[in-house]
Amino acid sequence: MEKQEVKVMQKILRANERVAEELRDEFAARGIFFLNLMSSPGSGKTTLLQATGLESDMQLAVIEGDVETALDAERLAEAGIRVLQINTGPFGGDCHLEASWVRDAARQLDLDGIDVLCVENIGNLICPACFDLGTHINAVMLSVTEGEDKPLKYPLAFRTSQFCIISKTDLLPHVDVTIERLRANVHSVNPDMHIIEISARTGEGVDTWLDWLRSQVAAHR
Ligand SMILES: Nc1nc2c(ncn2[C@@H]2O[C@H](COP(=O)(O)OP(=O)(O)O)[C@@H](O)[C@H]2O)c(=O)[nH]1
Ligand SMILES: [Mg+2]
Repeated sequence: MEKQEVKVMQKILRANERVAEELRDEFAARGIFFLNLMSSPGSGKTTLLQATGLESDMQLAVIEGDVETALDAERLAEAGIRVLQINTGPFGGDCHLEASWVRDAARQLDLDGIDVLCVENIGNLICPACFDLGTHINAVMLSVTEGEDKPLKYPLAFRTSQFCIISKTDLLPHVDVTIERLRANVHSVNPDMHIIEISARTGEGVDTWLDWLRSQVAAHR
């Protein structure tokens, strides 16, 4: 019984990997930078994407993953971002997105003139890290209110990402967290991680994020 379950999981993961590779090649050929943004719920993913839509000259499209509601998609659409919402609730409430769902969503989006296609993954640090979506870069966001230990407790999300955004730095005076310790914990599970710090509230660090995004757009054009 247990053996059979493992086989099914491997089959799902292998099928996912095939679609992921197709997507990675497709968006590379189209000159679109394809990004996967993962984090715990509430760390500030949608807020940063809203700011990106409002403050940058880059053309952004987002595939939005949530169990229920189109609340985030509505926020992003208001910021002028082309967005398609995936809800997993009607299909069992999965806590991650798979490459085939992302492919189907991308087919429904007008990607003409788009510089960045971003997946805002379903909020948690566990399941999304197990499914390659074919993105060129995985980014993980970690807000200072989550505590210093989360990279140690949920290492896979940090091991499978190349870019880490420490968010809500305006709240540092109110929590027992230091940026140095957070950075050290991220680097202890992934020594190569590129880390930036932002506060969407004060705007501090948002330029650094936009510069990084622009450099990725140029590299993938
Ligand atoms: N203080 C502070 N709050 C923030 C910041 N970024 C986002 N928030 C708030 O955090 C909450 C969750 O943000 P949201 O973008 O929905 O997180 P998501 O679930 O990761 O998409 C909202 O109430 C935001 O206003 C920030 O930089 N500083
Ligand atoms: Mg969100």
